[in-house]
Amino acid sequence: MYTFKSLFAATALAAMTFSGVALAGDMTISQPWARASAGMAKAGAAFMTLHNDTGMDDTLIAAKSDVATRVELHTHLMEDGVMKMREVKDGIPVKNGASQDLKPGSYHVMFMGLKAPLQENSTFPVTLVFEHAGEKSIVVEVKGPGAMSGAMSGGKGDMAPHNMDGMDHMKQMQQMQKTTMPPMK
Ligand SMILES: [Cu+2]
Repeated sequence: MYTFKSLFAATALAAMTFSGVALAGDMTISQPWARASAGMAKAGAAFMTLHNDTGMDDTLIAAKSDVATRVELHTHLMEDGVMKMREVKDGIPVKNGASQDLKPGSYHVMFMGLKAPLQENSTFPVTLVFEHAGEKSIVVEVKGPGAMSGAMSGGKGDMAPHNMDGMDHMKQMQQMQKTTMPPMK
């Protein structure tokens, strides 16, 4: 009896989870934007807010785009008093019912080896890949080179002054194109 009930519960849960993708809401991506790339810069970053209404915790595990030869998920970490950029190998968590910001100084989608400069006021498509919600296509809007995250900036615990992000990021990228990035610890 116990076995039967467990099996039934598991089956019901699986069915609910499956239909939940359509019925319980969705993974929504709002305000995706990128900063215009300066001059010959070969790297760029995109920012956005993810909101998970799917009914289960999820993880952004990859991103794809034709604008660059490589697209990675990155974050910034304070190491020895210096803000450094690292690839997040385990993806970016998005808890059920919660929002996750990708913003300057924190999580971002990184474009390495841009095929063309990111022009202000242009847009480009990106596909986000979630562990459970699957692939989501978004259109990223390119803002001016000095663009900040607007209303989302200045949140607590944001250790990196936003105005440090642009050029330091680019300098780091130039260095990283010569060396391989050490694994995130
Ligand atoms: Cu980065």
